[in-house]
Amino acid sequence: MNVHASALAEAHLPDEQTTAFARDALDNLSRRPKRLSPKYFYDAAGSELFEAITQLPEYYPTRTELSILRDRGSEIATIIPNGAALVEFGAGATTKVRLLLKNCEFGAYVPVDISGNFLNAQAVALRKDFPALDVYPVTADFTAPFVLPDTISAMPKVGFFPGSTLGNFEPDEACGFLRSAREFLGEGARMIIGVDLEKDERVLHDAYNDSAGVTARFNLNLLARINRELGGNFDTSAFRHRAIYNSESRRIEMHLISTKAQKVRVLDRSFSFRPGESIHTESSYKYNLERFTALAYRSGWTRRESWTDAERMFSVHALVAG
Ligand code: AVI
Repeated sequence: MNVHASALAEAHLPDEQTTAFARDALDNLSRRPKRLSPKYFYDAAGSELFEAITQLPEYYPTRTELSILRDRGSEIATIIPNGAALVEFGAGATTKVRLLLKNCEFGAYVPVDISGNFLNAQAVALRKDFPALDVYPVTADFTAPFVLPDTISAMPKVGFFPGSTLGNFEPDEACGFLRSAREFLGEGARMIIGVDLEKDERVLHDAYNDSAGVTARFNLNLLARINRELGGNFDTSAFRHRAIYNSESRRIEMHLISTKAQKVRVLDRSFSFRPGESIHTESSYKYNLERFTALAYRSGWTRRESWTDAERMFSVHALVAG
């Protein structure tokens, strides 16, 4: 056992997911500028904080996307082939998918998420409310290759990727994800995808700097998670949340800023921070219709239909393969 492996064993979680987290965290904290991947925000504490974010008055995306799915449900249903299998990438709370299930005749629902326990609990509740629907949860990281259940192999496939999670990918990663989803879902596939839109910078700023400080706690939980799972010793009170809109890149950037010169240990490695030094934890890209259409096209999809709310805050699109 090398030093790294023994430190990980001491942290009590030497499973596959923790090993990947350890590898990514050590690698990303060694970069200049330092960074951490937003996919690690979502442990149990982080998922709870994210749920709280979605209820904040300043955080418009969730309620706006829900209103579009609710108001346009019957139009969305017209582009869904009857008996299709709905594959949700990164399934969280079921509120959004329920709106699709209510309006469309799906043959099966396949939620895919890394958090198996949560996924299975949600599947039980859905089976109760939609007894005719076959639900096949798949525990997997949807950004890596995974296998769909054999039982849905003959059904047409519809991908569902709500919440503007696409915005958390760098543009080339977004293109890579859409392209592999297109290949994975096969000929004749459809995709229903939620995408956040460019807008007044003040509105964007407030959505990621809420007055109750929930987004700050969500961001700082990443350091607390490293302490819990990787035996880190971050002093979370010595970092502060910073979210800014980068208008050139058209993205919100979240950072954790070191408030002083300090050294932090993670597993067997030590990292030095200068006062004011940042860890870039998340980018949240905002699109307009033209740039999203071009991205979809480059990735093998044609935009069939788009829906927005009256203030054009958020968009939902129906894509067709090819
Ligand atoms: C999940 N994702 C689309 C959220 C976003 O808006 O980029 C994550 C988030 N970060 C801070 N607040 C919400």
